[in-house]
Amino acid sequence: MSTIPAARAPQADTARPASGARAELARRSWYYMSLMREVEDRIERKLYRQGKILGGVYVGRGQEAIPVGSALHALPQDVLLPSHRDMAVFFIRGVPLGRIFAQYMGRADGLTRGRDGNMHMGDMSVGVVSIISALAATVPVAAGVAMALRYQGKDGVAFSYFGDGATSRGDWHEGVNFASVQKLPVVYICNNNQYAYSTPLTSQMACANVADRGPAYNIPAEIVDGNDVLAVYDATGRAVEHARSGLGPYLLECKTFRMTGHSAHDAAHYVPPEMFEDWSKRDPITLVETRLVDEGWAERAEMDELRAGVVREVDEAVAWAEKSPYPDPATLLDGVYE
Ligand SMILES: Cc1ncc(C[n+]2csc(CCOP(=O)(O)OP(=O)(O)O)c2C)c(N)n1
Ligand SMILES: [Mg+2]
Repeated sequence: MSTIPAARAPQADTARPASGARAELARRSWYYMSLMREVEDRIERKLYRQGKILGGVYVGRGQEAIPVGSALHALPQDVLLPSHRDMAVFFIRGVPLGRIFAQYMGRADGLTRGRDGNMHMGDMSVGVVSIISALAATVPVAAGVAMALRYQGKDGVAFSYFGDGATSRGDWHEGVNFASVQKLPVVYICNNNQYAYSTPLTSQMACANVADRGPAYNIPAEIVDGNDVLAVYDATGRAVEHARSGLGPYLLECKTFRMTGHSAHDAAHYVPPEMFEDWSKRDPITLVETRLVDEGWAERAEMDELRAGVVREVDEAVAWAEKSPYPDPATLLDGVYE
């Protein structure tokens, strides 16, 4: 297969009258969130329904501000451990869109070379650790990553992503405790979307906030508006500065809502409909778009053009991935443990 370029992030445009660091950040955030929405819509609402993707499909609809606002802080030496609603982490690290579609369609050019037709993927060449299916198992791994970075004399930070439900698992507590005792450079990013599959928050933890778990491990914890990408960006900045300067881990609880069922095969009948209605008024992409226009950082017409560009980019990536072959059965045992 020919090589395919990484996501086309807009570059700083110094000719724009209203451009400044904040405007450029908002534009970049809008782009990555819109790309994640379009890629996941294509996966869940088209390719999956066409039978081109098999198995479970999980998306981060309405939660895009969390991976975007946080991962935009990552430096090349940092290592990210995304969870199943953090697709944008891959784009921000430069993984080509075509490879993501090839992954989901089980093709040889997918990140797992056709071994997994799902989101259990990573790419250590760009510092992204593969998603681990067992909830919270990634949290002790993040501590190990941070310890390795320190041992190697790098000033990298581990970005550890998980949901609210994961924080009730034993591995979560063990991993966070160890990282705190060792003062490891880990930033914990919790997507609190108020459900763990069909279990609402109140049936799964006795404290009001995930952030309330921070003091037990003597680490700073912040509650963040998880639908405001600039708020997530600012909070992550504080967390990364803390971790990188040797002060140890930092916990961010990003409050948001899962605007879908748990997965493509779950209609979420157990969620009160008014919750969807209320949260639809706080769509993170619409919020930043309104901000862009209100601040004079972008024109409406320009946003429409940019959106069309995102759709074109995704069309090209899907077409590229559909040309990728299925893996050669003779390679079945390559890359696995004996
Ligand atoms: C140890 C373990 N138990 C159960 C599951 C099945 N499972 C996958 S995701 C999920 C819900 C996770 O909830 P949360 O951590 O809040 O993340 P969310 O899906 O809401 O983003 C469950 C129960 C699993 N993957 N691992
Ligand atoms: Mg959850």
